[in-house]
Amino acid sequence: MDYKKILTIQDISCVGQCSLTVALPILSAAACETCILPSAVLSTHTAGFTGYTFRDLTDDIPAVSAHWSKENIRFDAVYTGYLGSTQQIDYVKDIIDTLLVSGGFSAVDPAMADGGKLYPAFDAEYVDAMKKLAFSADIILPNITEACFLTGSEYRETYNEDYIKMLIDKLTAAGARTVILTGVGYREGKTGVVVSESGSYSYYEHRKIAKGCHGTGDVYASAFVGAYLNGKTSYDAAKIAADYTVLAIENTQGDASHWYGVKFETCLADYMRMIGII
Ligand code: PXL
Repeated sequence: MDYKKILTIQDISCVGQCSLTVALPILSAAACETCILPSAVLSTHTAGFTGYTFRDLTDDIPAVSAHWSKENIRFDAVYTGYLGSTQQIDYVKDIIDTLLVSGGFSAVDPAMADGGKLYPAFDAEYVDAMKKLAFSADIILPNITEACFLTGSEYRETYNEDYIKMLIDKLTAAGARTVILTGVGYREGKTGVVVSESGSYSYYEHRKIAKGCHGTGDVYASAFVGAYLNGKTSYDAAKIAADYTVLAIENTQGDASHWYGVKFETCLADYMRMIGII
């Protein structure tokens, strides 16, 4: 089997089942050598917990990447998630430009917003910096809120296919290549994902589980990248990631004490089967 080396750059939320504590196990299950660059260390994630600690690691990044360059370390893919600061986005862009093998790909989850709002740590300056990173990436995985911030579009709770096509067109016009737009639902009880390559449009619809769960964006993006690295097409990787995320949400349903994340670990074997590892 082809053994790929991926670098994922996102924060360590020590507790909360998101970012690196999700990406590392999922990408390892996808049989990829998974290298990490923590953007920040937090005691918990920022969505629902209060009083969390936050150690920004921006200043460490240039020396880390210089060391990797000197050691001639290169990556088949770079996948970024929640980043710690605006300055860091520029460093990350530089890492993608210098440490990706030729023929490798970059995947950017512009993890900065949901439900029509930016996450607490972010502002308009961060959004502008994220636009540069997202529109230079091979693949972006925004939710609808993030697509609105990236394109300066009005966020809508209810919408139709024309609205979603408008978002895709604006993302493509701004430079996006492959867009995996998550959380797109047109009917009661359903949600889904739009896959667009250079403006094309295909849609995978699946069940929507009533309870909105935190961390599912990270589970989804990690599972997508792992499947894609295993040779799946964008559409198939998007479908597998959706089916796996639904399983993880189902695993968590009914456990009110587990409000902060999803139990993605107990269905990792299903994910491995979906991508053909086992
Ligand atoms: O799941 C995205 C995410 C990652 N990391 C941190 C977060 C969030 C979402 O709120 O707060 C620290």
